[in-house]
Amino acid sequence: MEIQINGEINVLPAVMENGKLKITQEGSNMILQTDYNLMVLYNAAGLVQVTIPGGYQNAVCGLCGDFNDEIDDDFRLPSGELTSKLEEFVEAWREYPEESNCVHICEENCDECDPMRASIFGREEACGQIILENGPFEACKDIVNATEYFTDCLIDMCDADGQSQVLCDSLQAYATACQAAGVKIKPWRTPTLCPFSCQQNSHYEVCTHTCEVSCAGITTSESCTINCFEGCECDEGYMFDGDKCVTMDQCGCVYNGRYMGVGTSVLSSDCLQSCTCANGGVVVCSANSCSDTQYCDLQNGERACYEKKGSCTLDVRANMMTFDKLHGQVPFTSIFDLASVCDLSLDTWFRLVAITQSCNTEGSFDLSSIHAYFQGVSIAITPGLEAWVHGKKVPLPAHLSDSLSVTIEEESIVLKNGDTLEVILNKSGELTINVSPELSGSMCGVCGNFNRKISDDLLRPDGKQSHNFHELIQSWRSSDFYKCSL
Ligand SMILES: [Ca+2]
Ligand SMILES: [Ca+2]
Repeated sequence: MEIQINGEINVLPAVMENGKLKITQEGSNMILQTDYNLMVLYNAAGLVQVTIPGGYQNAVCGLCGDFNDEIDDDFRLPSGELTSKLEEFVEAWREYPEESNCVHICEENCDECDPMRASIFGREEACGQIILENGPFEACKDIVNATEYFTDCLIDMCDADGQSQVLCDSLQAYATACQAAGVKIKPWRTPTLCPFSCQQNSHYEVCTHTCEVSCAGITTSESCTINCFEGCECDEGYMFDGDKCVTMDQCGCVYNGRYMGVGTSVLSSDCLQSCTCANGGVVVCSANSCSDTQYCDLQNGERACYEKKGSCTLDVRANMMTFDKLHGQVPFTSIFDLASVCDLSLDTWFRLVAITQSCNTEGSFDLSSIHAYFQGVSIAITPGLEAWVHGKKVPLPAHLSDSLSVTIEEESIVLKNGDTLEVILNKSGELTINVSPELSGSMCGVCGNFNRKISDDLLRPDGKQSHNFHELIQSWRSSDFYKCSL
């Protein structure tokens, strides 16, 4: 479980604005509460529960509806119009579609399940648990609508062809909803039905109060809800430090309402001060600064001194890292656009094409060559420390213009274009591409757009998100070199 506050990753619990806003971990859930009784519960099983006070009657919009006590007008679009189609309703409220990693699992007839399959998934070893007489959730059925959760469970199981994880998520969703409503449920997990694994020094309990017995809870226990939730409870003598169960003397510090484990540090927003949690809850602060080639920034949840230039790398084991630090594996045989300036008209435009080819029968990875194109010049370089310009092999070093050069430095061939681009390819086939900070956000290719965000690094040329790195590389294959996918 991870939370970000103003974009920065934090450990739970977090208390902000003099206690007006609190986020705690309770069992396997994260709970956000405000002093005006807004509560959001979220857990790894994908359950989100939003509770709002009565003052919001008729004053809200979104997927949860308008809260006007009328069920018939809840599929309202952002435009104010009503729809009867669930897909249209959900799609219309989608936020950040370009950053979303979601895929459509179900395209049509999503809420149908043929009766044969429904009867199988409805058995008491599966979704039937929810409505089972004298079952673990018996006490809850009149408080949280069991039939609704049972039906949802059947539909989800049908869509997922009976995957056990989907069953467990459905049962956990009901269990959590019951517990959030203050109902005491009986243990429902068994070694064969949705076993729950816990970290070292902790064990599963159906009713835990993890929030109070956490290291940070010592000082913030009044932030916890009164309910208990299922989840992992630290063994006797241990406390939860937001990440693992530790003995009490290993508990960290609470600094500016934020919990820090022993040995961890936080940087001030200008990176000029670094505060570290030492033993005994003592926070030690000292001056800090970024070097000339670095700048202070918050990236992917972490505040740090970051290099101004962008670096994309490919190592001898086919591991690639994009400018924004997404890691992935390159296929052993392929030709793809590694990095290019998206705007073809710029003077600084370039395009780098990578050719990988397996040279032996074991199928090991080999980077054959990099083809580099600039306005008016094309260059090929290989790990054999050889270079071709406009298709002609040239002796090295080669100075092609005021800014463009190919040189040998130690065991590497280095292609440089002013301050914009530096391509370093060494004898063993390791590749580093450095680009200037000015190109941030204007890059195309597998190395990503260099906008300092990892979340959109799987973007294909058509602007859609790939499902994985392999698909990303396929989408950027260099179609001027070959037609079919290799
Ligand atoms: Ca309504
Ligand atoms: Ca990016």
